[in-house]
Amino acid sequence: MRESSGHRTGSGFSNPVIPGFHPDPSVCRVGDDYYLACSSFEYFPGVPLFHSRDLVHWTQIGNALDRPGQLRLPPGAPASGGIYAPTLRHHDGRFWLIVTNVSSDGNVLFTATDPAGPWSDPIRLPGVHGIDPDLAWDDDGNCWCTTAGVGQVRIDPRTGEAFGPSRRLWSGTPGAKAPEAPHLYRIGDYWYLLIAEGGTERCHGVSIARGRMPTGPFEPCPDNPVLTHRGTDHPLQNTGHADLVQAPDASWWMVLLGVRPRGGSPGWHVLGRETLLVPVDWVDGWPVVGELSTDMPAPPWQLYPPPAVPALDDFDSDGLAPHWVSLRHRPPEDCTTGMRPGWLTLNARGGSLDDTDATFVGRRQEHLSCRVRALVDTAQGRGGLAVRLDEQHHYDVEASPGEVRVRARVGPLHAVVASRPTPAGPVVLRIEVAEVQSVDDARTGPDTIRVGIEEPDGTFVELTSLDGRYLSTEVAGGFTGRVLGMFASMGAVHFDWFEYVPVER
Ligand code: 6LW
Repeated sequence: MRESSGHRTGSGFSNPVIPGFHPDPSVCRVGDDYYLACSSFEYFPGVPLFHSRDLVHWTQIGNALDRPGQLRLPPGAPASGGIYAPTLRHHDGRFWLIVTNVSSDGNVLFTATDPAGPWSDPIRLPGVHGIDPDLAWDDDGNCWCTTAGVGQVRIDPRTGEAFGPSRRLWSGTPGAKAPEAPHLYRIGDYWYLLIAEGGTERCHGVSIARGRMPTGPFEPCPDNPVLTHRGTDHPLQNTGHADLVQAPDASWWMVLLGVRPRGGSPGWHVLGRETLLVPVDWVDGWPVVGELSTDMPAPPWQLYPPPAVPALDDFDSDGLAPHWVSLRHRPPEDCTTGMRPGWLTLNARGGSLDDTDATFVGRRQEHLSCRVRALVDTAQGRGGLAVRLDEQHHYDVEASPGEVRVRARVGPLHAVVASRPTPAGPVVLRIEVAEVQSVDDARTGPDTIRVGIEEPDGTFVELTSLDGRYLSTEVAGGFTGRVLGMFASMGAVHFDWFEYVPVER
């Protein structure tokens, strides 16, 4: 089991608390335990689920959608399609998770008694339209499903039936685009409707309205947006898409997404949208969001000790840890630790990572500087390591018997940028990502990606160094972030181990 690197800094903690592409966080508390879910788009398994006792240190306990019947992603489902924006709630002794699958089933709901799984088969909601569905129950047991826009319909969450058409609740601040990510809460005497607006780019923000009934009418907060970093030089940007939770000591906290742009102008973010944490006070019945920084003061409770992030996966156990993701599906015959004990075997489906059906197993890049290595045996095929943003944006180091090649795919451009003969037998491939240290001119990119192999004595032989901006969201578009992983482009490719190490700079 892997733990996030939201860690102590002096007397406090650092943001992001869940680094790497973990957007659209939704959180709930049961007793002393917090649970959090994120969007997962075209990756399988979907909807990573985390547990924490302090809101700062999060351990991934599973993925809610880990069976093909729960997550239908057709082979052609586009990157940044698939699973959008969960809401995770605990009600009536069960966990409830509602998401939108924009590539097949629309809005779907799942339940579980243990958030680590198993989660139920999907309950479809054909009468609920719009992304970012939320669930809230009133005292009469009515379940209100509120979606981007912002609209609302009463549903039966056990059957998926919607009672009537959706009603418009609020359109957010006049002139602000994309009112979305609604979450509805009963807090004290009011029902609060929290939304994101301004779009999930640099203008993102969080606004709120309140009313006496879950169905409105809603009065906007006079201080909206209650959180935004638009137009600032804050190191955390695009902040929005929030959810609220109360701690056992009665303090309030907000989880939200944000990005860490690097380099010159316009700034490029490469890790996707990450999960952040910030305290919230209440003044005159409205939330006042605390100062959000990369280095936060400690919450009033005992923080967990810094977690150890396991660096190396040696594929000695059956199955894969929950942080490993594949593209759209993961047929067991194409990805197995059972074929060669102690090795992960990938069997090629598509020809390359340009194909939506590529055989790929990766993990999110969580640190601005990091190193990945893997020992690869390509005696029966061709494959290697990749830095992936989507099918049109990836850098690969691909081994085949006697040769290693580095390929770059950037939009319509494909190139073999380096190659080198290698001795027969397994080879260690290595990729080093280094955050830019100084912005020499306005065009300086966010990071460099050095790609190569290792000599038997461990010496790194760099084959090429590539500008990381081409694997950023500002270039590629979409809603995800980099994933670092292993692929097979022909035949069977065996991986003895894969190591991911953050690098301090
Ligand atoms: C999500 C929307 C958003 O559905 O981005 O940041 C979309 N907000 O609420 C995809 O994550």
